[in-house]
Amino acid sequence: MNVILSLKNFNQAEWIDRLQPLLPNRKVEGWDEGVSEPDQASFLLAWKPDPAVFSKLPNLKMIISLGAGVDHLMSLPELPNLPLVRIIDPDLTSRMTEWVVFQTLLHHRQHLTYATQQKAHYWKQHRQWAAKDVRVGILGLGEIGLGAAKALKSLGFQVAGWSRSAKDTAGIESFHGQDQLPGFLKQTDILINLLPSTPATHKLVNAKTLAMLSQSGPLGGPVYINAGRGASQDEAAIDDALTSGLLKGASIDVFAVEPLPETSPLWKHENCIITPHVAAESNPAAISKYVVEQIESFERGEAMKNLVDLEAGY
Ligand code: NDP
Ligand code: OXD
Repeated sequence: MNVILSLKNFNQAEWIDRLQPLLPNRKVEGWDEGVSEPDQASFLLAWKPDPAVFSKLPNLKMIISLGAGVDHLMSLPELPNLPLVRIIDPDLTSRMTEWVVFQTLLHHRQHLTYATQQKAHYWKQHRQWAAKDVRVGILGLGEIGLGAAKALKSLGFQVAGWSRSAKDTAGIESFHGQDQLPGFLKQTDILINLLPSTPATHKLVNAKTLAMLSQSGPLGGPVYINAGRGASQDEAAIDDALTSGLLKGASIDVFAVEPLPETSPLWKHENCIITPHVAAESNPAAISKYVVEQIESFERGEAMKNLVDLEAGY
């Protein structure tokens, strides 16, 4: 019945401090510090866990990904066939929405141009179009994609989304499946990638799909924004598209290899904003209660919420 954390690049001490008082009858322990009773470990809270954890904790009953994404687990051959749940939380969704809206507005309001002008002490006004004239297309209309879609819609942008299954959300045009991808891309001025990393999304944003984006929008060329996962983009194709002008600009938070290697050509593009996978953190103050509810609900034998579909990989 104990809870073990195996976390990389997380403030593990803060998670333990938050969780232990909420779970007074269990031990909440960090894997790296040593587990006192391996046979009693039922729940694993994981972010890029040590793969050895699975063979050393033989009685695990459930795994909770402390992020929305589960590719850090799905890629492990050692992953046991146990219920796997992930984070769906308004705090996480709203942090992601902030990043997506901020990046969209930076490109829409021509901020890179004005920042360059400021460095040169150069005063020049450029024509500004309205949000209603810009077509935003969101790859992945799940929890986070839908949150971002609604926020962008409320600012006046035309918003469409692409997902595996069809959606019916007022004011947001839905495209789904491979067959509808070209039609979706052709009517997109700002492409926002919020897809999970799965075999089916691998390098989905590539030279061919980028070439399908609309070249007739008010920004003077399409813009690419990604806070989903780096594995779903072909970074060489993005570099080429930024070099050739096929892409007007980009904002990217996630990369195939993180940290983004110093040798990546993406660093050099002045019209490509790079952030180091910070679009949204899983915040222990906001999310601990959710984790405790998941554990307690599992032990009451209730149907689990936010279970990962192990076959689809997200
Ligand atoms: P969801 O599972 O709720 O949504 C995923 C969406 O992608 C769904 O709409 C799904 O379609 C769609 N999708 C998946 N596979 C395909 C496919 N092959 N073709 C078309 N559509 C597909 O995930 P979340 O919205 O909660 O999170 C999305 C991702 O955001 C996470 O997986 C994670 O990688 C990333 N993330 C990044 C963070 C950061 O800091 N940069 C922080 C948090 C999350 P359908 O609806 O039909 O199932
Ligand atoms: C997540 C992330 O998946 O932070 O939650 O990337």
